[in-house]
Amino acid sequence: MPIVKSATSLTEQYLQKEEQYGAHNYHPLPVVLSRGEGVHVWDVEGKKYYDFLSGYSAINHGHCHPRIIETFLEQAQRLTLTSRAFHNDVLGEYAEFITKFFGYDKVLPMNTGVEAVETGLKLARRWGYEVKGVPAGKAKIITCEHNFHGRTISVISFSTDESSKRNFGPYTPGFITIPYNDIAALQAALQDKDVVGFLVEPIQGEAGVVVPDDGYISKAAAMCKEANVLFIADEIQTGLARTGKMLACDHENVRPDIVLLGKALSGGTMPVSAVLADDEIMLTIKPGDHGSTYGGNPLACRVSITALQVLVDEKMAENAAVLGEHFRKELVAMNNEHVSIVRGKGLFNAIVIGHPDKDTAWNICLKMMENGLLAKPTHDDRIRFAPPLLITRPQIDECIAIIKKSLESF
Ligand code: IF1
Repeated sequence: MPIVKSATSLTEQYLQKEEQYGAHNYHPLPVVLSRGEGVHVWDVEGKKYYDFLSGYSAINHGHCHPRIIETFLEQAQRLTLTSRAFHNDVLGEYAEFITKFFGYDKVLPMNTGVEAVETGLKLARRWGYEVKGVPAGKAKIITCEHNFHGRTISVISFSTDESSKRNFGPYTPGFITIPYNDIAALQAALQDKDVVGFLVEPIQGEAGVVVPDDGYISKAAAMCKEANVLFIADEIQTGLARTGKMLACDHENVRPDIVLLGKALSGGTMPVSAVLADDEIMLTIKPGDHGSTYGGNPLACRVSITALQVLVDEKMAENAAVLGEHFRKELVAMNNEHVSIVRGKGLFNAIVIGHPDKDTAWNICLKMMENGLLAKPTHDDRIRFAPPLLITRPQIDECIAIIKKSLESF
């Protein structure tokens, strides 16, 4: 009879269960979270952390924002889903709210980010055939190297990331890949008369917060207009105040032809995405052509209205701009030997670890975790820093101290 009971910690018990019964499609940090409030999360052992991932920017409003949760609970007790076979009494109000908020004629509501991307691609093709006059089956869409737009078969078809693509073929045709932040390459690709759209992230997230040159987005948008090609902005991660403006395209006063939103649109409570466009584009989709069971459900619509309103009421874009500037300045001032690059906009930032050992970024994240801050490496050598946008100056200073201490222990 064993005298000593299993020595496995509570955390290890959760990890083991996931490992045994869940698909192995992720490699998370070894922390199990059970509660969140504002900029903080707590693990099952009761340890408190700053959240510097923010659910990949779905938690811009902070965890469990009281106004968003109140709206959620109130609507959840009234009506959650009707499908689009019937009308519900919130969709119209939401559609009016979000279209006026961003200045577009129409919205098409979906759920996940990648569904918004797929919808944008479908709209561009429809518009290409029915408005631009591209010959049937010939439409092409330009995308960028190192993009991340989601994980459906069509969207990974134009990924340049080996692990996202490998052995998932055959792939969807009709996409052209050009380098990001390369105006000449875009100019050349736009010569093709069958091009209907240019899909781009205003700042590349998965690539490690790659900020293009000033003027890239505005030049690209102007060239698309000239070529009669739709400029499609994937603002799923960069939008909703993350970079210090409501949309990242606002930094260059660009109004995309199609805007894709997701993630923080629900304040991190459920998958809610949206596609915004004007009538010339949106009305090419007719009843029965496209949709989704949950898209436009009254719970999502009600929660999104509050989530957008909270961004404005709590001046989250302004806070992201000011504290982001401060954060990058302090990171640069650390002058740490392991940090080769500091980059970002607003509270969407990353450091590149210039260290020959490719586990260093991961180990730094483990050290920061120990010191009470959660962030995740990407591409072995980059660490993203994207806290909730309601973080305060004293809090971000405490976080800077944690990052400094963690980096200095290497
Ligand atoms: C994963 C990264 C972030 C996105 C943009 C569309 C989508 C995403 C610009 C799709 C999703 C995610 C999903 C998550 C990891 C992640 C990510 F590391 F891959 F790059 F955020 F930084 N467009 N981004 O960033 O949205 O369908 O997931 O709702 O897939 O592991 P979704």
